[in-house]
Amino acid sequence: MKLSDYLVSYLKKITDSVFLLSGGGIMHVVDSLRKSSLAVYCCHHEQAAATAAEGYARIKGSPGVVVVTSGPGGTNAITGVAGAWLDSIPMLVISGQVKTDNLLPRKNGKPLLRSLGFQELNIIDMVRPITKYAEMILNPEDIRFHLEKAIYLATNGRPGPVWLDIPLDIQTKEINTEKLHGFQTNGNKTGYKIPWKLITDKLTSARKPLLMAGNGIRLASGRESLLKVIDMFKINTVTPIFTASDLVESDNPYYLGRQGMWGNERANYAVDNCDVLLIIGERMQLTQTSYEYQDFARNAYIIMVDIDKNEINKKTLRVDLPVVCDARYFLEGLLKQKLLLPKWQVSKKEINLHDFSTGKKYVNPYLFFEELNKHLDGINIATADAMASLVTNQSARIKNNQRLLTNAGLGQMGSGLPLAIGACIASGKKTTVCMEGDGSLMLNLSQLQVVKHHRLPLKLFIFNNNGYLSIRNTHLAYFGKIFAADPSTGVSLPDYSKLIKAWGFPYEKISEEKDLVKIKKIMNHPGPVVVELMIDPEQPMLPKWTAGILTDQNEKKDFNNRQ
Ligand SMILES: Cc1ncc(C[n+]2csc(CCOP(=O)(O)OP(=O)(O)O)c2C)c(N)n1
Ligand SMILES: [Mg+2]
Repeated sequence: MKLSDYLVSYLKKITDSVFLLSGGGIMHVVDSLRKSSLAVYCCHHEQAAATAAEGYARIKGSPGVVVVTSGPGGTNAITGVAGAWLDSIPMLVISGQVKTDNLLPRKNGKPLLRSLGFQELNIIDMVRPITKYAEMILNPEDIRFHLEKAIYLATNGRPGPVWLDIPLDIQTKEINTEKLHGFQTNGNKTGYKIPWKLITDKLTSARKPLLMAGNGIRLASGRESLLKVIDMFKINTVTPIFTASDLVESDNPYYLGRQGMWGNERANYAVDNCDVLLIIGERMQLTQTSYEYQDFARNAYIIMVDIDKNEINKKTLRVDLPVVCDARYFLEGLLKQKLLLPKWQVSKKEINLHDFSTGKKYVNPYLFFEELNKHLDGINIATADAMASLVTNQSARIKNNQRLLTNAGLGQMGSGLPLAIGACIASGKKTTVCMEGDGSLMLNLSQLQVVKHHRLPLKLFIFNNNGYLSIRNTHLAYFGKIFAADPSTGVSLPDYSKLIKAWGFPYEKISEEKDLVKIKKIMNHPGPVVVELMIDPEQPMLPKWTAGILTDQNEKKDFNNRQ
């Protein structure tokens, strides 16, 4: 069997869709895809192909597959792979490479030339730090081994991306599939040491216990166990904003909301005042702890459960009891414990969203979201970064297993649209909502053609605030002057109303609050729709949290006594 045919037959076992941008260096694999029943989605940039694969993987819970060519094909994919690396998303990238005769010479593994073949790049060395496994396949007999090992690593332990680079002549080799050797694992590690007595003692003697439930729980297929834990022990729970905004449904009676610098006040109040904090499956990046990380949960005894011990031992966290363990394994063990936890009522300060209207003839994005929530039952949402992502992660009310996807670690502009494409495909082409900034959209605007080509039922909302609001705010705060952030300082954007119509999409504009009635019709439209939201270029955002600022006066005293 031809090696590229074997490769594609293996891919069929792990996915039903491939995200691809073709090229001479990968032509045999692309031709093998032609002969297979796999659905192929041709993207218009490899970065978008990788990010679409991320969206697919997040919904399916299985690896997203990306196929790219040698040289620029590989380098373009790197940003999408980096996002998957930071957010622990399983992904397999297959890149083409020049034929082995054209590979650059090496001495002791080090390249002696920049390249020998045309469009040759030493991609494996470039992606090694952002993948769990990265190999060039030089021996055709090893193809099964590399594929099995790559997929095992992508999906086991802490998930992440893997990359196989296949020279052109290796793609064409005839292999005897009967004789291929496979990858043997040492079996799944389950011998975790969990100090149950200490954990249950700490939790039962707490006055204000709190659970921080992270996306590692979903990655470990532990969400059902988490919901049982919350229900059984009636424990107040928060989820980290961005990484796990969608882990617990918004109306769960023990759910206090999303925590972090852009999180809601109730969840942050709970973190500032809890006395035992149990963190499961969340690496607690700085958006969670705030930059005043030494004050994070400063009154609490912190128990942290993570599969990666280095995440527990980093300098931005003070963990009292580290537990290196798979999140689902831990939750299942927790369900077997006897725990009677105290009730801790955390009250909610109602925010009047009308306070965030500027009085000018624009739409308040928070009021927009409140209206949209009424039409989002079970509909998945994808977003990139900046205001579109903040407002969505602050405001979306999760129900009916609905998903909210954001790349939390990289926050790369332009990621919303390809994430939405991947998520839509993975859900069987169900209606999917995408929130993009007017600036962010420009980075992957070309992917609108993928939406058009496959008639994906995406509802794309563009937050038009005259360019880069986040950057304007930063530069005003630090320098008192704006640069490189709006049309007067060098960044201009197209007239989306003309562009979108020329592209052949239905277009709607929501310019002010009375236009919010249009949302129902937009959401009921069966195909893709692009909607522009006209937002005040000086739109204020909900206040940002810093660790310790919501601490009760009494708790502050306790804390000072401990010092
Ligand atoms: C790939 C990439 N380049 C640069 C940045 C830095 N950055 C963060 S937000 C932002 C502006 C985003 O503009 P827009 O999407 O319109 O959102 P807004 O700030 O207006 O809400 C920039 C340039 C980034 N996050 N990602
Ligand atoms: Mg903008």
